[in-house]
Amino acid sequence: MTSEMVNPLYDTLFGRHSGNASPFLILPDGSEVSYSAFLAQTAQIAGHLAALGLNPGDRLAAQVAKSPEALALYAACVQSGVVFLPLNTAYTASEVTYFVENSGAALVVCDGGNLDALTRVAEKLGAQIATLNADGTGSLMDGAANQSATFATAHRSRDDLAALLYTSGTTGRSKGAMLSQDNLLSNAEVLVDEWRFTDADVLLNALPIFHTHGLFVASNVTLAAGGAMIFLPKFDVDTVLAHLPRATSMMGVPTFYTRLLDDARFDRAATQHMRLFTSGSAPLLAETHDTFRARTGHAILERYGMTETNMNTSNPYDGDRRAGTVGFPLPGVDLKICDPATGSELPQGEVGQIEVRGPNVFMGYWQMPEKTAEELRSDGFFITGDLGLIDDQGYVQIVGRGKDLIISGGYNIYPKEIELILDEQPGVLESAVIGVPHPDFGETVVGVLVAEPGRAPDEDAIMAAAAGALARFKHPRKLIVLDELPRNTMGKVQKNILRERFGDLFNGS
Ligand code: MLC
Ligand code: AMP
Repeated sequence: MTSEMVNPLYDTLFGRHSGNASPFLILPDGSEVSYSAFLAQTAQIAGHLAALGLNPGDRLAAQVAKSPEALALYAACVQSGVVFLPLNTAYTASEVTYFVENSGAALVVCDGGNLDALTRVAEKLGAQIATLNADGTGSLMDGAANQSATFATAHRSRDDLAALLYTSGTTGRSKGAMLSQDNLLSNAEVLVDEWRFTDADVLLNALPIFHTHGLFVASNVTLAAGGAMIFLPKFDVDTVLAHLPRATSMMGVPTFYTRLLDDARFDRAATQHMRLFTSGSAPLLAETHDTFRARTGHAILERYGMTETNMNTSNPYDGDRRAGTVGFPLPGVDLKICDPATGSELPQGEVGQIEVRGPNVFMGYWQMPEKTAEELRSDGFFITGDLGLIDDQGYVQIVGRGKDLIISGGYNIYPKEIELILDEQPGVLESAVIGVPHPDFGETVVGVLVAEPGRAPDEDAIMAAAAGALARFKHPRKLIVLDELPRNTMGKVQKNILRERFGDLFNGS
């Protein structure tokens, strides 16, 4: 009975594997980490966090490479009740500063290579700092080595905060989505059932573990099912193909699948033993779905989620997995299509704003009650910012976005954040950042600039300024200078006109 558990998320995902000597992680060199070894390391890290003075509810910000130790750090946070705040390894020190400051993190764990820059950040903000390198070494693990391989699991309830995941906003300021133990646990349990995961599964996980997809969908589902995970530090076609024969299942963003399809070795024989491929985080083109099916015989199962909500919908495991749709609301999830202006529910078949409610939906934004109130209705429905419809057979289709968002290779990029940087640059009067189709990343970033009268913006200097402030994946891949931006009668920039005009920039690249 989960209600009697000391710490429902820890007990269900981790604790129940105590003494289990079967493999949990399979590493790129073929070596394995058993569940029991993983749990011993988790307990040691939890012991070290406690020795550093971290208490349940404190935040720990981790900007570390994907490694078994990095995953054990997540588990240790759950075991000790510390709130886990994972950060994209591409973020610059100035981006990390905001997250540490906004969350009031008590400890920053970073790669040794970033220690100097982040020590300055941590000192300024009164946080402690520790290192965890890609090879699993660092001061965090040195400290953990002195600790016991058992740890008295902290008491937590299903309503307690488990993780803080930052998502950018249309105003350019990131917001910390507060995810409770129940948000994570309920979603993992539903997905195990829906996607038929068991302890016989071996999931190929080449996703980063600082986002919902690689951490909560892939890792939590594997843990909840008691299966094993081929744990690759990043996506690389050769490595994936080398490990695929041992896998039963794989989760990916569309870029993974288009890159695999670009390789002739990826065919029916290479995937014969697989039982499931899932896709999400960005739209999977119907064309990719169809090509994949023709090449391998597998219908990719597309699902739809968000940082704030975990997974909302999924195509059926048994039944028709329809290209261009994200399937049905998951059990326990209410989904409706609403008029963006009035919020009232629209009839079936009409396009409107997608709203969702359920145990998967987050608790609100960290210390931003006004932002929470704007997006999370008092009746529990979350306004996703995605536009969609429900077809006559109940399948949900996402047809666009009400929010100004670019999704590149599964990473979200909010144009406002880039526009704020571009607008500050010498010679730039104003800017508009748009997403245009890209054959590899789905969409990519283009910056449209208007020069100050009589001046020519220095594109190299602008790109250098962007590089200092923003993670590489957010950098414009092209800058264009126009005499003026198209505007409607209200004076609003018409980005749709820019997207149409520059939509072919990367065709054939
Ligand atoms: C890397 N680069 C990117 C990029 N990833 N640029 C734009 N978009 C991206 N997504 C940069 C690199 O720094 C590099 O810079 C250049 O682009 C090309 O690098 P690459 O070697 O081709 O990239 P690679 O390292 O292979 O990474 C591509 C990728 C990766 C697609 C494998 O981005 C990835 O793993 N994406 C998954 C994202 C994810 O997990 N999203 C889930 C969010 S959760 P340079 O300097 O060399 O040009 C969520 C909820 C839900 O959305 O529903 O799941
Ligand atoms: P994130 O904030 O990184 O969690 O990204 C969530 C957003 O990704 C959603 O609001 C959608 O716009 C998009 N998304 C996730 N899955 C899909 C999908 N299967 N198809 C289309 N868009 C998706």
